[in-house]
Amino acid sequence: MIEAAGLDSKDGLAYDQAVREALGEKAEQEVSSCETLEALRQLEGALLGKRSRLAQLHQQLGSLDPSERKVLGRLLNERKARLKSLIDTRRAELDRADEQARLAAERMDLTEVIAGRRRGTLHLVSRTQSELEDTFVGMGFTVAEGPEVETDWNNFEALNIPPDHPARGMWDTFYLDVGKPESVLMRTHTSPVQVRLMQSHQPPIYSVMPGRCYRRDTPDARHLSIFHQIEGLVVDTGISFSDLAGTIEAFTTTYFGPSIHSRLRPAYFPFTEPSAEFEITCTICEGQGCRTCSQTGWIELGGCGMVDPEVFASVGIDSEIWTGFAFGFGIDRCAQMRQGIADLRILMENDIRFLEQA
Ligand code: 2NM
Repeated sequence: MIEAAGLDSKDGLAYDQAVREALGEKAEQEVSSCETLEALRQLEGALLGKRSRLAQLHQQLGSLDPSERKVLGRLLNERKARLKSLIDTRRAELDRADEQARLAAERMDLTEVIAGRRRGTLHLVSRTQSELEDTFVGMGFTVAEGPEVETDWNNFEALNIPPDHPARGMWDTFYLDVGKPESVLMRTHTSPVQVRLMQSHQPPIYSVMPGRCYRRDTPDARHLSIFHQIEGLVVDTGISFSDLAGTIEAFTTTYFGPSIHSRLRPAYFPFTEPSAEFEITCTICEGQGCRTCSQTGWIELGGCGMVDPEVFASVGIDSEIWTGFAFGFGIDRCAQMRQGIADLRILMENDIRFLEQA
């Protein structure tokens, strides 16, 4: 091209050669052999940047004879454009390779069954629920389940909590837009299963009711708006408060281990009288006192009490013949205590790093 333009000056030829050396085939090879985006970025700077070979050559154009300047300027621009497009192509290739490496690294195997082997594990909450059920079944209880969508009557009224009862505030409730206003709801506890059971079965009753419950609360480290509860119900002749205390203690040592014990403190529930909260030895410090138990050595787990005669009346059980106790506590809270989980919300976030630890 230079010849065609009739150039013969020494300066022009030397410049032409310098351009081909600096930005010619060798440079093109350097570009295509770049193996990383960072190497390519550095090479681009060295070839075309502010203090690059190109910039130098650009400056030198000014000292060339005007007749050569035009042709050599065009050569320089051509080389620049060609290198630029090669660099862009190479960058796209390296980008794609990077992306593919990233995808390969993040790949999750979602196949459930490979060559007959079951993959995946039960969620910690499901496992905890099974272990709690096993513990109670071992103590002679049966397991009962019921619907999560309930009537106001099963969830509240039958449990001695009429609509205007001051204790309604203990449960912030999700109501469904079905039928009469506030007549259908997401159960706030599993007690409606006990109501159903008492209506459909004559005592004696020795049952536990595990399942998902809903409360319109703001979640925090110790509360979830969707949580899991297990409640127990015993109805028989001659059942006393010491049967309740003994059952709670037997459960505590069986489930948490022989060094963990229980104690009861007075409380109020509309459906039991007397009522109590039950606490267990802090599983973190084994009763020595720590931050988790506020130095008391005890952690509150749930509530319990003797079934109020009003509850028996609403489900048609004769409280002159039958007495009973009930208790309830959080399954999620149990898992939290046994596994030393700082924040309950991790249970519901489905973070694969948490799920894989099961
Ligand atoms: C709790 C605490 C105390 C309870 C009582 C009844 C029923 F149906 F028998 F009246 N069901 N559940 C009860 C009592 C539940 O959970 C914290």
